[in-house]
Amino acid sequence: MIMPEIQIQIDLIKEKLEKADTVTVLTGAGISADSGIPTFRGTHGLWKNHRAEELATPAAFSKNPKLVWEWYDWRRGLIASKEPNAGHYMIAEMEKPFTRFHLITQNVDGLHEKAGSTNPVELHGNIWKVRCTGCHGISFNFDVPIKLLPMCKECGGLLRPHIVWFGEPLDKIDIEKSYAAVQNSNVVLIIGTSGLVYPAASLAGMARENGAFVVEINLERTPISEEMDVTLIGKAKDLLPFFIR
Ligand code: BV8
Ligand code: ZN
Repeated sequence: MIMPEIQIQIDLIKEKLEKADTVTVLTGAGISADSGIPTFRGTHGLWKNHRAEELATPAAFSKNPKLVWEWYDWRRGLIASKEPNAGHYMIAEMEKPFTRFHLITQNVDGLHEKAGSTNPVELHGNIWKVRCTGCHGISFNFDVPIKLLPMCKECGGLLRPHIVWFGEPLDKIDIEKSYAAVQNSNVVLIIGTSGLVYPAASLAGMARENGAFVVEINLERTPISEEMDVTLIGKAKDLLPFFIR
């Protein structure tokens, strides 16, 4: 049973999507929560008793690469056992009806592609990719568990997760693609993110400044809620089916 005020919001969003030819979706850990993957800052927001901010840093890796790799190996093992949920599949479906559709994700779990999304911008990297600290070569590695410490076959250098850590710059091309997407969209959906991590959190305001109708889908209001046209409270997997033609 949908509350009347939620139904009004859903109808308004559907109306905007009907008229849209360019749509951008930005996702955070909340879209994977319904797949059983812990979020970063929610009540269960711990990763094996560690907070992302303390281990997802270059300093932590240079100080103790084994600890950081053990933590990522644990996360890779957890993610490998999970499947995309209805929210991921709905977003993959959304690619069809619009002239232009962009998916930008802060998630590193690879579940959007597993659900059929064709070209997500993975702003914070991908937990299934490794990068050599010597020759900077990037490759996929799906070993679970991964043999620690992993070394580059080309140059013997130490491999690291190809993930953007705190204090590291995001990939320039990914940032440019994301800015262009939100600056040229009629509708932007911000799904399952606490809106705390920059520069990803600045995309909502940028979209609004450029005339997009901006919708947040979350279990609760967030620090970027006041930048939204509509904040729809609920689970992504329950709400997204309303917007699929
Ligand atoms: C950089 C990889 C500069 C690690 C991650 C201003 C400008 C620029 C930088 C900064 C700035 N202010 C502060 C900074 C520094 C920092 C930052 O933002 N810090 C924060 C904590 C204040 N930013 C950086 O360091 C970035 N780098 O800017 O570099 C620079 C430039 C040049 C040269 C040198 C440096 C790098 C940021 C990337 C960090 N890496 N991840 C890993 O995963 O191992 S960030 C990490 O947080 C994850 O990637 C995650 O995706 C991201 C955001 O978290 P969320 O996805 O939002 O997850 P969260 O748990 O917080 O929230 C989940 C939400 O879902 C909740 O709201 C919940 O209610 C909701 N939810 C739950 N279930 C559901 C749901 N919603 C719907 N349905 C459900 N079922
Ligand atoms: Zn190498």
